[in-house]
Amino acid sequence: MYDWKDIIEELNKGKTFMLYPHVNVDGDGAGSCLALARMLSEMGKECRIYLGDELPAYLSFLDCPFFVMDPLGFSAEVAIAVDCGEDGRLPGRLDTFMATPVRLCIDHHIKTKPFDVKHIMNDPHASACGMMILDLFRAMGRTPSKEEAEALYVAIITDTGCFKYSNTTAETHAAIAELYGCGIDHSRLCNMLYENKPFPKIKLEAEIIKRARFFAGGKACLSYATQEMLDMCGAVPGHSEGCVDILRSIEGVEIAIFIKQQQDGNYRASMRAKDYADVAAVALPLGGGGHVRAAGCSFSCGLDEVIDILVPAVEAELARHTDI
Ligand SMILES: [Mn+2]
Repeated sequence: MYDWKDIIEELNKGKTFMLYPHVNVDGDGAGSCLALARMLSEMGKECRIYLGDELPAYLSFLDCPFFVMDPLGFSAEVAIAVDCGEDGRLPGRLDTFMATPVRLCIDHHIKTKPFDVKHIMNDPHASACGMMILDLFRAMGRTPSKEEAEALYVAIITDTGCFKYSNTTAETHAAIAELYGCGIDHSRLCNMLYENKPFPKIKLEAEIIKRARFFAGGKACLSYATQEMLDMCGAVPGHSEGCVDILRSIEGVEIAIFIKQQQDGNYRASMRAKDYADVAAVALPLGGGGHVRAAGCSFSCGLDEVIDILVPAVEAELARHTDI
């Protein structure tokens, strides 16, 4: 149980709230925000979730009026960065965030940069930000409704890779058991999340797999998706979500790297480690961030250059573990 005193005081005091998940919103960001938004609205508060980009297709079943891409004149007294602990992950929304009188942060990423907020709750050991939000419900003496519990389930199952990642703990499973007690339909949620792929996504995955290249003796695998590949498959940017996990699932691969061209033409790399490597150690010196087994960084150069930067950095990280 965290010490939520300061944050709870602000939740009770405020009347209007804007929640900010990180850019490229994922299941944890969207689910954590949604559960918190529903709780705040039950408390009689006005709340919006300000997205930096559209909900990806695999999360569109969560869509509801809380999610906005434009605040349309809604100005909040309290801004809460959720599953987001730094300025750089709020592009396009940072001015609105900083202009809010009371700023709070609830996050589980490794903290490396200062973040100008009044109160921060950060636990890099939490397997998902959804775990922290569930703890907030407990601290406030509230049992999540079925809808809130389902949002938290989505948050936790996606950030733990269906409980496969090393961030999964007994506490994670205990939390899920608690959510079952709130009446969630886990089988429906898993079908929505994992058995519901648009065919252009599968085609894009095939193109990405075709382009996979290996280095560090097969311990590292790298691939990419360009705008041209998306067009070829009839895919949208969200369709490459999860591709880095496919690369990591390959036999012998310890670090998977997936480089994705952004709408502005620049590239963003997602990295995943399987067992022992530290991809945050690769991402942080390159101006990125994340967790030990899942991290990312952005580049403003061409694809070949991105690869030239990442390959030696990943090789160096793997070379630290030659005893394994
Ligand atoms: Mn998260």
